[in-house]
Amino acid sequence: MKTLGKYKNFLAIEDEYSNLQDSQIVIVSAPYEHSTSYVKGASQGPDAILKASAFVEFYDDEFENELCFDKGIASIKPIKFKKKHVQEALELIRIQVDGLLRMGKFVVTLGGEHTISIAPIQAHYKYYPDMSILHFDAHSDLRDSYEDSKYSHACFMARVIEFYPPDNVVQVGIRAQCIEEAQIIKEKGIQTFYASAIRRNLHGDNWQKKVVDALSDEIYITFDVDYFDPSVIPSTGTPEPDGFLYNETLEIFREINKQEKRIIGFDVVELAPIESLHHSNLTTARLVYKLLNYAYNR
Ligand SMILES: [Mn+2]
Repeated sequence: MKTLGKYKNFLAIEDEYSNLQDSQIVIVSAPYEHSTSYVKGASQGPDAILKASAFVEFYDDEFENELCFDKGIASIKPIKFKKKHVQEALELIRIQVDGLLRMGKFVVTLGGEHTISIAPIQAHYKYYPDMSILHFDAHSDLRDSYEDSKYSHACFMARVIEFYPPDNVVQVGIRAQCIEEAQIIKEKGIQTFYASAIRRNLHGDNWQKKVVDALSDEIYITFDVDYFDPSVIPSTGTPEPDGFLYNETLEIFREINKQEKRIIGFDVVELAPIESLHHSNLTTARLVYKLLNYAYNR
């Protein structure tokens, strides 16, 4: 596995802090896109996040440290998919993430459309059999198939619950789904925090605590950026109104640490960059670094 150099890697840091051997954290880029249904561009996501990350500050005032220099963050060269079939593409990603987990690394996977998350979830589940999945999204992605594909981004969670226990999945921010998805959630016992229920205060004032209460001690996060309100992240294939703000989301991660639970890995997907709306890219890059800060500053 070759790494990206100083001017291309996450946070644009020197080799001393970004070589694979010495870095505890590794960024995997999976720019895969085959099924986007509305607006395309998710294959540009990893590159946009890496480019924007050069403008993210190393220092975090909440934790008063520079995590990147304490732990090291290596960025692997983006996986090349060429015209690979979706299952072959997923296998390429899974093998890379598995190899890094075997080396004891903390792995962050950047997409790409949400389909790619199947691979890092499979890889992490092998090493962390008790992990919960914390799924941020406007969509529940539980359709059995969509536009003739079982591996559409709209079906990603339906594929995950074929090998992973559905009652250990916690979804947050859902606000667009079909009736069959709503039924699957009820039948399979998926713990879904709908946006409308949060806004109607059905989970109480501290809904973030209720989300974390539902999780086991080890947490894998799969983060579709369309979970955010389109005013926060407009650059995504299927933006939906009535989403979430950045600061209220951080409260979930603070609550994870308060409850002494642990983030063991994550992926961030579905950023589809729009040139004049570059704040989406920077916000996503900051989210990645902030999540790493919560994972390590416990
Ligand atoms: Mn989505």
